[in-house]
Amino acid sequence: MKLKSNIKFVGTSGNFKKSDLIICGIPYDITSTFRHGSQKAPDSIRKYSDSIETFSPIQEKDLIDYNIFDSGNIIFPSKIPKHAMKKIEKYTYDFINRNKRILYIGGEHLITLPIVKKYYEKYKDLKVIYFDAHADMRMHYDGNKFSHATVARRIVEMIGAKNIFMFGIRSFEKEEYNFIKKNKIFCDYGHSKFKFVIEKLKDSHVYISLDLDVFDPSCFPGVGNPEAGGIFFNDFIKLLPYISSIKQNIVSLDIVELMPDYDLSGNSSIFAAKIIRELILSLL
Ligand SMILES: [Mn+2]
Repeated sequence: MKLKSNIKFVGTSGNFKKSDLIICGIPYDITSTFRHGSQKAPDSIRKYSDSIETFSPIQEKDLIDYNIFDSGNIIFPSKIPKHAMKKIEKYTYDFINRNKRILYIGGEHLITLPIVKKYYEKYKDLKVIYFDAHADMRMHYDGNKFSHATVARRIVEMIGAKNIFMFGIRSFEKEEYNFIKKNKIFCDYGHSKFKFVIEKLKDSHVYISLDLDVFDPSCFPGVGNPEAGGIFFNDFIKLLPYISSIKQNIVSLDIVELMPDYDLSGNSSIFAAKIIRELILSLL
């Protein structure tokens, strides 16, 4: 396993073997179209995580009371999507074999596809909770089958239309919109049906993918494709008890699409770090 990063997420320590949860950075951003920069996200989040406390007053838990291991970043000698996805699959497979739960930090949203592929090979009942501003349901994008804008479509082809649950989606191309309607894919404009969905997933293995552009650009401007009308930090925090209620079922999760350079104040990176702290603690 070759991973690399000189900075670690606040409150992480210990070693791989003893860890309750592992952080893995996936600094890959090639297929983004409008603008780039999410390859800088894992280390930016780590750096800015130093400004937050390890203790969560919301959950009354502290990161330092658990063994959380920050494994660094996957290195991509070849940026070609096909090669990069194989590499991500290899690491995911290894983590699964070692029985470890991972919080993957992207990178662009395409990284979710090889990860979900490996979990689906292991857990045939896998359900995916997908937070995003955009539907990501295009058949092709710019001639590419594999792109940040086609991820959800490829996931649906793999796990089936009834096994994905989308929240915060407020931007569609007409064909994506019709595809979602026609296939009766669960797609919530906000998050009002989150509790209802979680109750349905009590007996399944669940993977969570969080595209940070689900948040409103007024509180989270550091993304490639900002989309007005999103959720806020306090909205997301209210979902944590539900996530926690099925924590045994959650196989792993990812956080993608932060572009630190589009928010030079650092606020978006700090916001992402706080979301990560809360998500990790909700699973432990
Ligand atoms: Mn996305």
